[in-house]
Amino acid sequence: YQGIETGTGNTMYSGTVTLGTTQSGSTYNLTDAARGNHKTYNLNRGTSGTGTLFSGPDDVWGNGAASNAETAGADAHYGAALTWDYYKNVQGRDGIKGNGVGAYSRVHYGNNYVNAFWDDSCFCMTYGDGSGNTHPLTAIDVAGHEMTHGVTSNTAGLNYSGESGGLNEATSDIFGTAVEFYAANPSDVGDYLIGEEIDINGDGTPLRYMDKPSKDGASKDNWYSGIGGVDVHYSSGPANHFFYLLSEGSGAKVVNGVSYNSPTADGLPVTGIGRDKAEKIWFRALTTKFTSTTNYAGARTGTLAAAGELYGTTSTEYKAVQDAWAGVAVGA
Ligand code: ASN
Ligand code: ZN
Ligand code: CA
Repeated sequence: YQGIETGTGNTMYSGTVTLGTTQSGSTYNLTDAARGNHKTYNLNRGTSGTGTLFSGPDDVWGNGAASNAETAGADAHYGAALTWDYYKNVQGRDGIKGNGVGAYSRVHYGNNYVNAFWDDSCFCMTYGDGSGNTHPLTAIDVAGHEMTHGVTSNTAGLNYSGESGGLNEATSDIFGTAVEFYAANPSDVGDYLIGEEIDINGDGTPLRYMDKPSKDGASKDNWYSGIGGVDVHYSSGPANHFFYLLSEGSGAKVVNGVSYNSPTADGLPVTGIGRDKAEKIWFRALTTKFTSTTNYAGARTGTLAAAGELYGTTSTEYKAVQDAWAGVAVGA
């Protein structure tokens, strides 16, 4: 017997979830036939190759604890499925390349490895187990972030340095966040924080904050000449901040129980248009306006063009894009 199944994942970050699996004879494996045959592999602390495909005699994966090797596999497989579903159902994109072909995930990379990454050459993403091998980097927003690097590579191709590098990073934070909101299961209430579940700083704080990026101590809130010289994970700040302002508006706000307070560079208020429209504008700009060398000025022009096409140049949405860019010091 060979068939498409739905297994049960007992994840670390998302509770009990349904996973797309495949049955082959009496063995089940983490191959998601409904999503381009996306597979999830166990590197078992290795750092090369694919390791072994997660497989076993039953269709239950992990027990919610990091000590069970399947748990990180369940989280990664779920994050990949949600990201697939988000791009397909919300943005109308069929997989990372838009051709229905799945990627694959590798978990348990190295020992105490505190990072996750996308690699264009294998068309795959990889997750470490975090400090002490106790909190794998397999949270939803991280999975969405990494897979979005694949989408960016296959669309705008934003060069990973200078201002385009910051826009590349911000694109991953924007859609990683979009996927987290899309998940909307009780364990994955969406927020505008990146990596809040993986305890990367060891004190419960997230890796990045979209409402006020400088809260991480390194990211920039606003554009300035010379921002292209800082690390792409910090020059992403103004674009993350733009996305927050465009979605939710400036000032104090509580979303899903999390408090935000977003300033603007010019002191003028911005009225948000909601996350769904902000995502549509960024996606359209990414896929039809941005190129490998787009900088912040170009991102402004591209998102305005996208907003004009989607909502008209006299629309509230178009004006909000203008105001949100002014709010991060990207002017006309
Ligand atoms: N996790 C990091 C990222 O996706 C890895 C890197 O620095 N490229 O941005
Ligand atoms: Zn990244
Ligand atoms: Ca988050």
